[in-house]
Amino acid sequence: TGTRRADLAQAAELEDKEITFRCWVENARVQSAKLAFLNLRQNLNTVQAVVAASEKLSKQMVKFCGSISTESTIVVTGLVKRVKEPIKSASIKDYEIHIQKLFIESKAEVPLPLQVEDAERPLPTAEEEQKEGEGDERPLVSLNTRLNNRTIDLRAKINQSIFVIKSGVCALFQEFLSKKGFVLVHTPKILGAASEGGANVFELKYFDRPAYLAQSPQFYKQMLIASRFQKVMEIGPVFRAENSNTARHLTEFTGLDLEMEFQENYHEVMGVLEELMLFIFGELNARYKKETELVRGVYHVDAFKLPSAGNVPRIPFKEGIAMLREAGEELNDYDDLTTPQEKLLGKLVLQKYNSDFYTLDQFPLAIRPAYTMPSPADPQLSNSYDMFMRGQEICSGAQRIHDSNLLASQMRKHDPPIDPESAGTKDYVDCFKFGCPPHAGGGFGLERIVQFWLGLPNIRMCSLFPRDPQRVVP
Ligand code: ATP
Ligand code: AMO
Repeated sequence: TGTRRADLAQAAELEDKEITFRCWVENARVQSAKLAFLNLRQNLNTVQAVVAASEKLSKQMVKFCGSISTESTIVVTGLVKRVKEPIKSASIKDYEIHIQKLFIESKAEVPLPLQVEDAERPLPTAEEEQKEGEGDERPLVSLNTRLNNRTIDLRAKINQSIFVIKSGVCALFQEFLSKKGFVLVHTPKILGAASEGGANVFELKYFDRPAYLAQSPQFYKQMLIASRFQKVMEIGPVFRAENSNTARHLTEFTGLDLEMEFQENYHEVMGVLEELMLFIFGELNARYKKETELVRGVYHVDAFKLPSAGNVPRIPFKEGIAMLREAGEELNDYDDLTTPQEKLLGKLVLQKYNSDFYTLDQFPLAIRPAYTMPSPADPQLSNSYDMFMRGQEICSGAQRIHDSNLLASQMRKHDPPIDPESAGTKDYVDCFKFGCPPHAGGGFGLERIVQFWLGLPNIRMCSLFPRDPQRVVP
């Protein structure tokens, strides 16, 4: 009879028992006419298995088992035996399986287009990729090859860990905000107008008219505040037709959005965003330590420097500019920062405040979306903010204009101008005519949070099947 669907993690309790389980073949080798060894994987565990010819087991069976191709899935029945010497090549070191029966469920073709053990290794740098094939060392496999064979690539422990962490960030986002009274909402992704105003929008044919894929839930999360939902959050897809071939842009990513009514000042909302992120980071350290260390280890990434509760550096944009000027950058007070300048500022903030996480507040109005509330103190500035991890943007947010006349006039003045009367935009602008409290919010890029938490070189590693200007398959 024996135990079916046995869990190898419980090997110690199964000693001398007959067990049956499904697993993946990591490798199989024929040692002699009478003996073959297999390395088998079940979840994150690996175990060694032995097939020895006997009265009950033919030499043919030994040869058959020792020749099974890597990555095939099989069902094995065997005895769990304690070994004298620990087994180096398996994660289960003190036990091995003496195979009695073996059935191939799914045979993997040979050769594999990608070896899982290669997917465990770091990506090559651009320089290393150029030199691929030179020298004696086994070359690192390019991101393209890995993404082209993503179902095999994702089997690597490093990738399993990345997506366990990504799932954790979503769960923690919801856990924290639910406790604060946020309602999880689902807003439409097929829209009648571009939600961020810009040109980076995918147009689609919606029966006989044009429609657009949502660039953010912006209009709808604000319309829900006008609908008397005081606090809303959303986790959903975001589409951007940006031809940005960088290590941190995707054409489809996952937005973590929130919007809330505030009492006195938009800094209340910034406080929620900062507390939220400190909760997520703290719990990632507590609940996903093993996965985090495994991934960072492959890339030799430093631990993420966290500020203490209530001490997230909150730097006025002007002060950020001053810090950059002091470091030799030529910048005007109301200029947007380039990516290298953002990274440099990240280093300066780390030196000064010992934190890899910080907020820039009071951005110039001209470089923000039309719905952003101008600053009462300086009309060239705005009540808006970005958050950064390791010197790269992970979140944008702002107090919003909740007066429809002001919103319409800001839209007309915006570069490029937006017509507040146009289809899709008019409903949004008009919703503020019938009462809406002051509110603010923000949007995070989920893949960026994961990328910079782990210190990974490319955002594509944090998307299961990434979409970019060059890639829409697999
Ligand atoms: P946000 O949309 O809030 O600004 P973001 O981080 O996506 O967030 P972008 O405006 O898309 O910011 O780009 C920010 C910076 O990224 C730009 O100032 C530019 O320096 C850099 N960047 C964007 N696209 C490219 C590209 N194709 N090549 C090199 N750099 C780019
Ligand atoms: P923004 O356009 O800055 O703001 O987007 C919010 C956050 O989304 C992430 N992000 C991206 N991630 C991957 N690939 C991209 N192409 C990409 N573009 C942006 C970034 C960014 O900080 N409506 C506002 C948010 C708000 O004000 O609430 C918005 O969409 O991490």
